[in-house]
Order: sequence, then C-alpha cells, then structure tokens
Amino acid sequence: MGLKFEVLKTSDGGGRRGVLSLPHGDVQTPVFMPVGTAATVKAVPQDVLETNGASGVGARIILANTYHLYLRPGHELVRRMGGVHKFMGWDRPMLTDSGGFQVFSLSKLRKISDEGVEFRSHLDGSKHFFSPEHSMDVQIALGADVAMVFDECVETPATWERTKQSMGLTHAWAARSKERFEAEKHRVPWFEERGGQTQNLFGIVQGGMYADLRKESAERLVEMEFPGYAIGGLAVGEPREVTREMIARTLEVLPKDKPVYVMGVGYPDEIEEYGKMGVDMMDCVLPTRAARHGLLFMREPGSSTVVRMNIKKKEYAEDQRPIDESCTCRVCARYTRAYLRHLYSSGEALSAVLNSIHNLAFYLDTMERVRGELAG
Ligand code: PRF
Ligand code: ZN
Repeated sequence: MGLKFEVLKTSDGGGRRGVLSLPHGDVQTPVFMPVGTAATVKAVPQDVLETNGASGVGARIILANTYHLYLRPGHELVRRMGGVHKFMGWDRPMLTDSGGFQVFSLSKLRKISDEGVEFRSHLDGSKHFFSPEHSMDVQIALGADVAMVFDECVETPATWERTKQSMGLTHAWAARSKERFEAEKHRVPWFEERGGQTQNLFGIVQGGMYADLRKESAERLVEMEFPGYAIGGLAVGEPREVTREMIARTLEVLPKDKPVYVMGVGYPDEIEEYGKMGVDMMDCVLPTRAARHGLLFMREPGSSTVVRMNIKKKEYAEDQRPIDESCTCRVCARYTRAYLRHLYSSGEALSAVLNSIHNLAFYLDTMERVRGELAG
C-alpha cells in the first residue's frame, strides 16, 4: 500500500538497478540520500537540491533526523505545519532515522533500559526519554515516506556477548516499533491527501562485526516482515574489509525483492562498491560535512580514482581551473579553485553553499554512473 520496489535488472556481482515507489514519488536505485538532519541539507536550498543536471544536484530522496526535529522545533509543531515535507518545502521522498543512533552519538548522560533511552539534549541539557513507541509517534508526526525502527547501535569494539545482548534489545525494540507503527500509521499528516497511503517502516539489522550475529539478526527481522531492511551498526570505526564482509553476509539472508539500505556510508568509492554488491540505498553526512571544512571530492584527471582536495591550500590561490574538470555541476561550470579558496579562507557563507553543491553533485553523479553500469 505504501511502497513498491521493482528490480529492473540484477548483475553478476549481485548489484541491482531498481525503482522504489514511495508516497511522494519514485526513486531510481541504487541511490545516495543527502542528509538533511534538521529538515535542511546544510547550506543547500531545496530547489538546487532537486533540480536535475547541470543546474542542480538532482536529489530524489533525502533524510532527516527524528532526534533533532523532536528537540527543535518539536514534532507536534511539524505536524501542525502539515508534516516535514510541507514544513521544509520538499515534495519528494524523505526518510527519517529513528533517533537511537543520534542519541548514542550526540547526547550526554544516556541511561538505557529495556524500556528505552533516557538522555539529555545536546542543545540545552534538558532531560528526555525515547522508547520505540515514542520514536514511532514522533516519526509519524514528521511524516517522512520511510520511517526506521528504534534500534541500538552497539559501540565498537564490543565482545560477542555484549553484541548479542544489544542485538536482542534491538529485536525487541523492532517488534515494539512495528506494533506501534501499525496501530498509529493512519495518523500521518498526509494520509487523506495521499489517498490513504501510509509511511513505510524499515527494520534495522544489527549484530556488530560478527557474521553469525548478522545472520541471526537478518533472519529475525525478516520473520517480522518489513517492507525494507537497513543494515545498521557499520562504518563505526571498523576496517573497510570488515564493513564489506558484514554487508555481504547480511545481503545473503535478506529477501531479494525488498530494498536494502546501509546506514551512514561512506566515501565515494565505498558507495560505488556497495551499490554494485546489491545495496539499494545509502546516506552519509560526509559530502556535506567535508564541504563545510573545505574538503572537495574529485577524480584524478584521466582516471576514476577519487581524491579529496583541501581547497584552503596555498597552491590553489591562483588556480584558474574548476574543482574537477570532468564534473558537470554548476559550481565547476562557473567558479575557479582560486575563488573557492578565497571564499573558504575569508569565512564567507557562500563557501559552504558552493562546496556542498559540488560534493553532493559528485556523490549523486557517482551513483548515476553505477546505475548506468548496472543497467548494462
Ligand atoms: N542505526 C540507526 N541509524 C544509523 C546507524 C545505526 O546503526 C548508523 C551506523 N552506521 C548510522 N545511522 N538507527
Ligand atoms: Zn563540480
């Protein structure tokens, strides 16, 4: 009723080219989702984000965070504004992360029990409590096309026993998330307007860096039946071979006809690799966060090797070339490295805007190439 996922073509490496249909539109997969934590992809206006080709980034789906929007401006305010799409002026698909991961990474004084997590706001120190039920209520009020179950991402390194215990909690929370979601999903702000469509709740596989636990977690979540599955708990400091191995072991267990989302990855070469392995959706703050620090992705001239240039370096002071001669984005079409270095060095607001647009265009272009290869 909410989601349709059509696999158009599967290649030898397991990668697949597909279309994910959501209440706010279709998404060509594999896809990279820019992160819009607080209902804004930092420094990039929505019209630039959505416009295709040389004048924009061409994003089809973006992500927002339950934790941040709950704390500010508050999910009830967003509900009164018609949901997060209307609030931010974005009429395409969106996904919200459930808040668990952000509580663990951002807030202080967390107290975890079977019931949920007590934490203090990173904004003002005020005390709050998140349970699977509360995360669902908040995500339904926000009204993204895809909501995520409330999970625990175990710290790394963690022992097998600790990981197993945390995974058990994640499974119990997934079941509670689903129960609340099913009972309340008709309360999404656009239910009537979209002909009785609802959000889609994805399960999250955990299991740390242990192949047997990953398999168990995937099997357990598949039994619970979700319209899509995320692989969480990765890219948290482990070596890249381990990330790849855990993704591969999990993909073996997950159903071939459901979308798979790896949360919080990665570098351009990683999203390319995982896309070719059969991962359908990915998100990461890297392109936008790096951009604000003056780090710009580019391909070495004449090769496909991706490098990160630091625009603040002296050597770019009088460099008349664009960031990347092979990039078709609006920043590379118009501005020189010398100018971008000047903006960054002067602390100009436009620096973050232009750098973010280039990095996002670079990421989305990387995925478009992967989709092209997978389509054969
Ligand atoms: N769980 C949730 N969100 C996440 C993660 C997770 O494990 C990660 C781990 N890379 C990023 N974002 N809910
Ligand atoms: Zn560019």
